[in-house]
Amino acid sequence: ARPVRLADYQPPAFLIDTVELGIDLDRHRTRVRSVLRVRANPERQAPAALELDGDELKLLSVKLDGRPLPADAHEATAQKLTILQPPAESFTLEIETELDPSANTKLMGLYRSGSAYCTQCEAEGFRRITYFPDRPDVMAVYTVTLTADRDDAPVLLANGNLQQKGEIPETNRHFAVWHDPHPKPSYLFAVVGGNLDRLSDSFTTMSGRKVELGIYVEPGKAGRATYAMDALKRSMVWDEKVFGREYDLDVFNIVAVSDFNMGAMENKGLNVFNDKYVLASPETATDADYAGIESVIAHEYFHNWTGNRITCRDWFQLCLKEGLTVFRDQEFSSDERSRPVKRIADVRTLRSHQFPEDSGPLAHPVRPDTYREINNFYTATIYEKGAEIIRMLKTLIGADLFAKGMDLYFDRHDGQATTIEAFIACFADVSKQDLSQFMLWYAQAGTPEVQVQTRYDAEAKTLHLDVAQKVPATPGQPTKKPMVVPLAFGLLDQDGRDLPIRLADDGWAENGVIVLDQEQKGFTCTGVSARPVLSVNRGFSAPIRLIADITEDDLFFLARHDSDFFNRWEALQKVTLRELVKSVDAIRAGETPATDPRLISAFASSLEDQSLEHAFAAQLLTLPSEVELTLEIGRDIDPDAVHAALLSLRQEIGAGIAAQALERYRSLQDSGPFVPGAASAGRRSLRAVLLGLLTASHGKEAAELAATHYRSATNMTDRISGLAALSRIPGTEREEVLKDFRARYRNDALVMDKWLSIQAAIPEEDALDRVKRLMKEPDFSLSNPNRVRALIGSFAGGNPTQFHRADGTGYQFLVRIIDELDAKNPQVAARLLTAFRSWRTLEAGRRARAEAALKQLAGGGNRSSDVADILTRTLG
Ligand code: DPP
Ligand code: ZN
Repeated sequence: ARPVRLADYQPPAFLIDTVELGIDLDRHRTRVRSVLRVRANPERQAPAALELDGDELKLLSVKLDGRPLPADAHEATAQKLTILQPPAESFTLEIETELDPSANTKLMGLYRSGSAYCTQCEAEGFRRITYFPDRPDVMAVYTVTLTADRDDAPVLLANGNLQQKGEIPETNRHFAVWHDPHPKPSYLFAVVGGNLDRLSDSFTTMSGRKVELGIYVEPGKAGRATYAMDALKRSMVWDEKVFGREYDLDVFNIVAVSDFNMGAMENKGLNVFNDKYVLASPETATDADYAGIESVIAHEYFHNWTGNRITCRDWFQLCLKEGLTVFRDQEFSSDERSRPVKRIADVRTLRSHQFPEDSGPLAHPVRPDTYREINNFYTATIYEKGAEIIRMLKTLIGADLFAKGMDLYFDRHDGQATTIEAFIACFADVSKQDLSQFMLWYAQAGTPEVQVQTRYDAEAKTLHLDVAQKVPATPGQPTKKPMVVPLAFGLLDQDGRDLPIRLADDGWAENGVIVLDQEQKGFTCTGVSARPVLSVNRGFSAPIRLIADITEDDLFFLARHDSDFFNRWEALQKVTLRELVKSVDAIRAGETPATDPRLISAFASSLEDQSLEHAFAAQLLTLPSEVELTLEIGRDIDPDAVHAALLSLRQEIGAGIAAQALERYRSLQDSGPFVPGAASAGRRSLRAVLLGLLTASHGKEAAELAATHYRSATNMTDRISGLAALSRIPGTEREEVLKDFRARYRNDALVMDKWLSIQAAIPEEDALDRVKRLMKEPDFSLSNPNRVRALIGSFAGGNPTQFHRADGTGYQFLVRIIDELDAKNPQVAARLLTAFRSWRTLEAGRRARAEAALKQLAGGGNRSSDVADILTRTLG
């Protein structure tokens, strides 16, 4: 496919005011009749022809103003319908297509999931249903008439409000008419049909509109949707309270399906979800699942304003809705749970997913300026780094002006398909700041490296900060300009208290933020009577790699005393990473790593400090991930040494704090019924982290402790913590417990995904054989994205020593799977392929094997545009 370029954007030549769809659902022969009210766009000189997008479509008929179009007046292929000489005035186009939803394995457009019909149209799935100008700046009012066999699909849903429903006399069919009064782009279109149970509730908005809420699930599972419903109502309240945003239809429906490429989809008034983000019960879902449900339900609901009411002009602006909506769901979860713990979790996610992307061949700007396959841009960069940009904006202009800017955005652009420039202009207008340099965060890829050096002058009582930045080169962007980097900071006195900050030039820095907007800049704090300890990039105020000349002593001090809880955690992570890097070198040199005893004491005191929130203590006691350590080392990576260094440190800490950890572990035991709230989830997470440390030795006692944890569990969270700990300890105990788990849960696919993914991540020699064996389990299927991600995804992304086996068999395995999957579901195949994104940082032997595997995939057969795009860029 030819690349699409932002610079080539043109407004649509034709506009569609209304769309009337008649969809006759049938498992193999679904008929779609589309009546479009079309007119030339007054903003553009109408070109001669009207071109409508299609994808694998079969055209039955086309009429213009009621009359069949003669053959010489149009051209039709599966990919495009061209009306050669459309009338100058507005006209009606009527198009009939026929689809086979059962044959749709790409899960884009109209497809079958289980016994239901459902749709996924973002980004370009609507063109798989009917010919249409399938681009987000064409917004229309939709009316949809669905018909189906009563038995096959007793429930019929579409966007908007239900207008009418009834039986079709003398047939076994019935119908429903849905009307969505809000003009919307085609990617927000959705229909669902099937035999589904409904969980009902209602919500009254702040202006008194009563909204009927429904969550539709597979028959018998409505009881598992209660938490999702609760999260939905809390989201609705929160958006009114925090952003002043109210819901705008009479109904809000969510449907959970088991075959879904993504997490969920924000279709107007009819969200369609991967059932993983809806269904939960104490017996089947972990605390992490509950938190995931809460945030995804919120995310999709928040899209109603940031995405639907105001949408993207084109797909280059994807971060306009995604970065902003991720920011909103992060804030929601912070308010509902613990702010510092949420921040730490989000930064961990950013570092394990976005940072590696940003430092490898797939790096791209938050707003790309070119793409070949838009499906490949639903990335951590656009979502998570996009959210970080919004957070920095708020830090830079302050919370009040940020709120004003959001209000202005909602007022000014409601009902529009707009751009990042238009969004940022709202904040420039309310703050009267020039944000043009800030826009570089959208344009320049790569994680900025910020160096901070301090000089304390006892005589002058000043602390001088020398701050410098460098943005690394990324594909297509060899040189970079300096960015605007807001750095929240503080100075601690010897007792760990925050000193008042007075900057030589700027007077009081009340909010404690300095802004680096040049390559280098100096800041002088005055009135500092004794050498302070610097805490910088507090709360992770900028998504950067910070290189500060902070001594280990100071880091240990910060870990105990920083008033900024994020930086307390960060300080300990930082020392830990420094130690780990040394261990990796030692291991590669054939030596035994020697850990600084102060590190073990620091972990011990984190555990001792009873004043800390449990969930926060759990974060303190969690070591950096293999991905984070890999990133820290940067090049010539030996995944075995990385793994060994982490394991050895975990064992040392486990042994060093064993007695007190065991005592604490016992004291944290749950009593009473399971509640999914933050406080009790925090207690369980601390207990699980302690279990991990206590069992790191992998000895016989460890196996017993983990197995007991598993067997005595009364909820899925504890069950999984026990299983995860035991999975790292080879032996019969492990195999028995794995069998037990399978016997208990084999009828529950979502639970079995956990079983698959834990096994796929076992870092042992026979991991690949185990994965191959598990692929033969009756419930495993390459057609179901959740199964593929649980097994293959966890192997490729969560088992570094075995995926990156020195003999290359891990790579060979993955490319074989991708080759097979690409023909069925290119989106999922392309996503799996991103497991190679850091291949160039590997040591030479593995690098050569990875490259050979990638080239082999590139050379074989017909590649989808999704896989071809990732391949080209990964090898590029
Ligand atoms: N737009 C969806 C979401 O991020 C993804 N398809 O919510
Ligand atoms: Zn989203």
